[in-house]
Amino acid sequence: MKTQVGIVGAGPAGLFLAHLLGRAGIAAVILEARSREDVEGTIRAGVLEQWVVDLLRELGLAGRLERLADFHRGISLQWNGQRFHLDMYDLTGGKQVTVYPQHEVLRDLIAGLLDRGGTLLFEAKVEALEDLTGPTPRLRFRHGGAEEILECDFIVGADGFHGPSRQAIPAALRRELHKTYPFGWLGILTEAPRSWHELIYANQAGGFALLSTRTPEIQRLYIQCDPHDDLANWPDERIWAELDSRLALEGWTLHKGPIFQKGIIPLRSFVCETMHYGRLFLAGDAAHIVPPTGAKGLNLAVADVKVLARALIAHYHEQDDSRLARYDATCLKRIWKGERFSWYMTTMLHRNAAETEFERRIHLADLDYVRSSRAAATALAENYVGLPFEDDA
Ligand code: RFL
Ligand code: PHB
Repeated sequence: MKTQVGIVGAGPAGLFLAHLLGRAGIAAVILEARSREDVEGTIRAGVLEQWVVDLLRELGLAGRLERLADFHRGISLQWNGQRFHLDMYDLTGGKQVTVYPQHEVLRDLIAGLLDRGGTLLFEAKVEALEDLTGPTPRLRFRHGGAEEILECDFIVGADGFHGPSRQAIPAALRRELHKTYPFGWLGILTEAPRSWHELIYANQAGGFALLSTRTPEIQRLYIQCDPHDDLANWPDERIWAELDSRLALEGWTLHKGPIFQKGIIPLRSFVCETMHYGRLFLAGDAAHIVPPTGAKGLNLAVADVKVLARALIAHYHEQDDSRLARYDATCLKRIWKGERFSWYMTTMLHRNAAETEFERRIHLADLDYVRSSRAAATALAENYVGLPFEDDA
């Protein structure tokens, strides 16, 4: 098999890239290790930045989103017994918070790609990336019991944090930075009506809690927990008791229902600044991870491939490789701002036993600054709904 751009992974990064290239007449093949059902059924992110929604519209893929997504003016922040509405629509000149689950975005992107005749192989696991510094790099993959080879002009590693692409860059050349947090999130899905008109990020005595939504009938909630904790220690009654106490507000009730999905994820920050090696380019979680508190992971993944698609179009249509040469530097400017914002939201909103009382007071002052200053509120809002792109992207 041969193609122009071989993409490893059908997550948000790989799928958006295939669409952006396809619309410019550039051929791409996506190899995805998992089955279509698995990809379309995995519960992950919930919030889209405004420009990602606009991009889905531009690609003609927003039909289901218009019907199923929830559009909010802002978010609520809760601490010290008060709930504060941050009106992002007002603060950012009309940008909204769109709650539309990642697996629904993936369903739309996959259906759209297959409709257009795009090539996307499921259950096609890439086992080796070869000859990355030569003129024709290759992907060696296993599909339907046979070993196959895809020859490409370029390879894009959009295979998430655990995929093989980043490891294909020699360790000595990789510049990696990371931070782990001493807490995780326990996430649940529950069959219950909505309790509030927007997301609530709460920092209360017992720790962080987040109230989000999926549909009018299904709600998504998270609580801070020990990242190494066992789900067996979290029977439903304990989860509801913690959520009740962390989200409590006088005169307001949290609606409850059967919990049908539970999971614990660790929180970490990670950046591999070496996003390009020979003809391999990394995009999305393969190159960077953020803790989910800023709702940035999916959005940063799409931002990378927006830059990469523009650079590949310049290569094929304008004989200009300067954008490809600048790929890492262009992306890292936005990535580090996403890392900063996610770290800021995470440290401000979680309880960390390793911190001093002094640091706790700083976080409370930060929250009160956002409440009392339009400048501080605007800074939070413009990051949350999506920073503007610089000319280069
Ligand atoms: P993905 O989505 O991990 O996709 C990578 C794909 O590559 C495949 N793969 C391979 N394919 C072929 N051969 C191999 N050898 C392969 N190895 C791996 C995998 O099967 C997979 O399908 O990476 P991508 O595209 O970079 O997208 C990143 C996002 O998925 C991620 O950043 C977000 O989910 C993070 N995130 C959130 N992001 C947001 O923007 N807003 C949010 O509200 C938000 N909330 C969240 C989140 C992530 C969460 N979890 C579970 C980590 C909430 C949670 C709880
Ligand atoms: C979600 O709905 O899954 C969600 C929302 C906001 C976040 C993280 C996750 O910051």
